[in-house]
Amino acid sequence: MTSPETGFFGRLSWDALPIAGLLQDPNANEIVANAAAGVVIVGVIAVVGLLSWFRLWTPLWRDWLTSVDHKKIGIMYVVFAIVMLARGVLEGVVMRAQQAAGPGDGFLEAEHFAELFSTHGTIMIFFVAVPFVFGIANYVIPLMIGARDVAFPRLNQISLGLTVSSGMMLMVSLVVGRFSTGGWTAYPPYTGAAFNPGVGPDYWIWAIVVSGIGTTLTGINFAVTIYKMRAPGMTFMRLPMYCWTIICSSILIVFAMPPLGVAALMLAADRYLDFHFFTNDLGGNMMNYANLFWLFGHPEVYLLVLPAYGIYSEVFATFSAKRLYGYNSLVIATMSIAVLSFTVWLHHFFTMGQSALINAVFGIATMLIAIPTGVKVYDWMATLWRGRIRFSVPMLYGLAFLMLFVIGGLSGVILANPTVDYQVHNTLFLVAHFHNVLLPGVLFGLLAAYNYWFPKAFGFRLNEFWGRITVALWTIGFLLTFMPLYFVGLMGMPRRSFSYDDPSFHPFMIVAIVGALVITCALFSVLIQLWVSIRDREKTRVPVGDPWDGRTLEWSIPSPPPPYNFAIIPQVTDRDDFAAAKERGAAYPTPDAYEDIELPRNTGIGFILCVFSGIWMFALVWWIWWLAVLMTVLIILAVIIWTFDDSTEFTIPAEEVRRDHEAWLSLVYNEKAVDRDYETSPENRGLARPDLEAVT
Ligand code: HEM
Ligand SMILES: [Cu+2]
Repeated sequence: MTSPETGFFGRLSWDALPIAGLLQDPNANEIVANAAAGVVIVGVIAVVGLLSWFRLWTPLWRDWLTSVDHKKIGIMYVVFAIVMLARGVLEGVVMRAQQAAGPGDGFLEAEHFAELFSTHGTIMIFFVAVPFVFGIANYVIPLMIGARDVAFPRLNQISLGLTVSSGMMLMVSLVVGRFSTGGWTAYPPYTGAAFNPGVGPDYWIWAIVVSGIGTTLTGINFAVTIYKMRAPGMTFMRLPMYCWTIICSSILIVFAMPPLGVAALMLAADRYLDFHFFTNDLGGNMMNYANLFWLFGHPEVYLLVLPAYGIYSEVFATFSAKRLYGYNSLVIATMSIAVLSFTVWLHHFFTMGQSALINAVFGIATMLIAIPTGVKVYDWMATLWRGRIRFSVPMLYGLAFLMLFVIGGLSGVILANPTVDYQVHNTLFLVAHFHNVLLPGVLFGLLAAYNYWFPKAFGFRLNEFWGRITVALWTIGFLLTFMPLYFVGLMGMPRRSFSYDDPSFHPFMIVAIVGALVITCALFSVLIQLWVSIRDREKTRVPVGDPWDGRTLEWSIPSPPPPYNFAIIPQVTDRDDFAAAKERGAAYPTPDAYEDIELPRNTGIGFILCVFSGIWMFALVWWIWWLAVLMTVLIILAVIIWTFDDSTEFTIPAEEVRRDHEAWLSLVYNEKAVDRDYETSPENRGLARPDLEAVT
């Protein structure tokens, strides 16, 4: 409700800037807050400055911001995710530093610590994991299924726009006002208007609603893409494993995101319109929120981890030079996990007063997920068994995952036991558990994917040496940071607390901060690897396109692929179609004839909606009602005007396709096939000599 004192700029005033706090009371807490705001401001100025200096605005607009090519959208998603990852990791480090400062109050105020775990969790889940997963999927899926683009290319661009604008809101909340203190789950009544009247929860709500719309649209887009756009002959049982996991994730999104959006909007109704859905009085009940939230929240972790399973499946098969073992059982396991993930959400409130019977039922349902997961682990191990294993960087991530993830899964089964959960819920044991699945499970998978498909996207390989260092740093850093938390958790150290007074926790916190610093090095190492790889790119070029002796269709085309992906849409006859074609010696056929190719034309709608929705969110957070109404009208107008644009396609003439494709084919025919032993040498130009001795 508009309170009497709100003016033209709503409740926005100079006090909202962090510098106000610093001037009033300069202490360590305010310095940290101002430094963070400073980084955002300097970052924006630096980006704008560099783009202007190198005159990159026009190419940026023409080739990227208006592009509807799934490959470019995928790359933009991944860049966004890595920027947000840097922020998320640094926040984790600040939190660990606070607790490593020892018993007592450390250097942060309680409020500030609460903001940190709220932004950290929100960012890591919604703005790192989700965009990274769908960035990779965007790049890879159409190539894997032999398609020219996703089913709805423009919708894809809009999804990216909405995700980025919500992420930007989290950046803005560093500079103007304060973010929520309610954790990534934003439980009321803690985030209700009575308890938390500031702007924080509103930043959370609108970022979640808008990015949630983007993600839901992405889920629809990818489900339809895999249903409808597969190349002829690619039956469901010939679908690469990664596509299976993405289709299951997409369906999870379609069912899981709406409850979250609804919960957030109901919370907004409570806060803005004085409703009482989740209040403690007047008929409200916060358990309704908990139910809606975890109806989303539990499937969410599987929609993140399933694609990682898919990535590992591809990586294990490729770098063992074998067919994936147990394909059918992996498909069934994936689908079982997807379904089961909807039946377990009550394990998030074992201690909130439901009956012992309900707890037992949901505890058992939760443990059941370990069965299909175990099937997967055995299938992966059987894939490695007697394979000709190459320890390339993606494979190293995969092996680290296999070992560490089993620990995370086990601690999950332990937590699924309600009696144990009574003891350790809301302790750092839980924090150890979920980081144990999120880091080796999700993040390692995404980094494996980044190393695996990078040469496809950019035409040169990433540096192996720095890649190995990065894997080692992530693994050691992960172990040091999160293993101690299992112990302090069992000792009873509560999560989300900015201070503690039991000195026996302190040594563990010291180990954890050392680990967090190693993880910071891992993050830098990712950037160094990229920098070194770009510097040495002439030595690692793989224009032919198949540097790893790949098995699926994306490796059968040039690196980087042309805008239309496939000069001729392939006819699929096998599961690992490209591997089978190489075995038959029929991998690079010369087409009989070429056709004109129609591709979607660039549009600015995604960018426009990104900007408008960003301003709209900001206006709602700060109660600048006229601006919110104006933006609503502009958004509707923009969409209506855009629907009148009917020149949405352009044609690449058959002649041009023929010229490019034949130039590439002659490159293929003149290149020397390279043995797997020389995979990491400059001789590897992307024409693989298949490893025929390996078991297939
Ligand atoms: C990379 C190093 C990381 C460090 C040092 C770190 C550290 C932390 C810390 C200190 C907390 C607060 C724990 C508590 O007391 O409740 C936390 C919470 C959390 N972290 Fe991380 N984290 C890291 C990476 C990640 C990643 C990669 C993800 C997800 C992909 C993630 C997701 C979460 C979530 C969801 C929470 C819960 C936030 C909440 O309680 O509201 N973290 N992390
Ligand atoms: Cu759960």
